[in-house]
Amino acid sequence: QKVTVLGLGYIGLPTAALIARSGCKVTGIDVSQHVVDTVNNGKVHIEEVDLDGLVQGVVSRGTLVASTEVAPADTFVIAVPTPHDDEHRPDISHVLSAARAIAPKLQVGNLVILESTSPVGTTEKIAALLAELRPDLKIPGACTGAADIFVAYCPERVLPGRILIELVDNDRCIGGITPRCARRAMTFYRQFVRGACVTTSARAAEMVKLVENSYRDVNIAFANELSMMAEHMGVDVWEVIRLANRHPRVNILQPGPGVGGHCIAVDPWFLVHGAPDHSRLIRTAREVNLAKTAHVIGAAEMLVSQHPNARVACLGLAFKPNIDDFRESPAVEIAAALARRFGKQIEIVEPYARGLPMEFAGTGAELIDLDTALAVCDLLIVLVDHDLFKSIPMEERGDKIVYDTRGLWLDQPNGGGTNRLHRAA
Ligand code: SAJ
Repeated sequence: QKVTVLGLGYIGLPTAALIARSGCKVTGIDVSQHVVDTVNNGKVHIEEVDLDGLVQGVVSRGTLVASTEVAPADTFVIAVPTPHDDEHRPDISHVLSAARAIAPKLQVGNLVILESTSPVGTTEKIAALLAELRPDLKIPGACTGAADIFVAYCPERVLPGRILIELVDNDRCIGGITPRCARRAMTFYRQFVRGACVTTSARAAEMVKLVENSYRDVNIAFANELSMMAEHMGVDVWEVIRLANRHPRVNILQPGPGVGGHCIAVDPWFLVHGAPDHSRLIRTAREVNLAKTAHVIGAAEMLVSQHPNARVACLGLAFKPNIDDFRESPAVEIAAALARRFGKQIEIVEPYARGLPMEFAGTGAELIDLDTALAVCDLLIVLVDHDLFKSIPMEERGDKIVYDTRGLWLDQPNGGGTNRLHRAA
């Protein structure tokens, strides 16, 4: 069986490699010649646990080949980005370009699957576009009787750092333009998925993906709102959450400096734009999480300006612990805002970075290692709960002023007059 995966990014490349390992002949398509060359050399351009070995294996066996040109295949999997504009409106142009590239190659019996996170109705738009470009084929949703091809939506729900495990073990929700399309796509996924494959409509599957990430965003917003309230009321939010979570039906998430990454902070907007008059809670949750980042910037700026002679270390830039992904990270936004205002007074500690991101250009802030920071800095601002930071013993930080946005060191004594700020997320 021949499979073409369009988009060799964080989802597309691992997916292409796994399908290749299951015995299919896979062509991975990317618009970037650099990405194509890297993969054809058996290398990877993204960091993901165990991905390098897998790609090297399937490329050397010849079951995965990368190209910039789409060729005929049995199944086409679209895994291209769906970014959003400044008003958070979803941009599905890459998805539609992928469909345009597939259209001339389509043959009777082919399966087209969209995996990119997409606004509800996108799979139907793909089917309509294919129907327009290929009037010689009977396209599902646009024809009566049995269609010539199959079109389905199957969202990706893997967690960065666990992608290869979760691609195989997670349940898959498979939405067809018609029930026949869903069944056909299920047969495809069963080749390499161990989790349950559940079928539904394309629209429902699109909404499922957006709902999952919105659910998490709303719950994190609840924790972040509590943290700002608790700070205002002089209460330790971590203690409140720990105690409330002893209730058998309460499970509050952890506050932090805001929500980062390219999924949870983005996907809720796709729902909000799909139903603007019916999405008050989801929109407000997004606003609360954005406001939390602004709140931390304000509080940290005040703390630093109260200590003009202190050397300040911002601990962490990643959008979540123990990864090297700095995209849409609130930690970057906060540390860069401090660096822009206070310049050389600010040092950055990020064990997963090789250099500082461009947000820090011209600020004078420098990347230093943790031991140096602990030796020379008087004020610590915790932005990421990396294991490395968790393990810093009290003797090495007890005499410092600490603003801990992650609740990392609940044993931290009050220091330097920052009673209100220390531990306050
Ligand atoms: N965060 C908190 N408090 C918490 C949990 C998370 O502030 O209690 C923050 C993190 O620090 C981070 C952000 O939320 O900045 C997002 O991290 P995450 O670990 O919750 O999620 P992602 O973005 O790495 O992956 C999510 C996952 N979705 C869900 O858990 C519902 C993943 O399964 C999806 O596949 C992925 O989005 C995606 O690609 O959509």
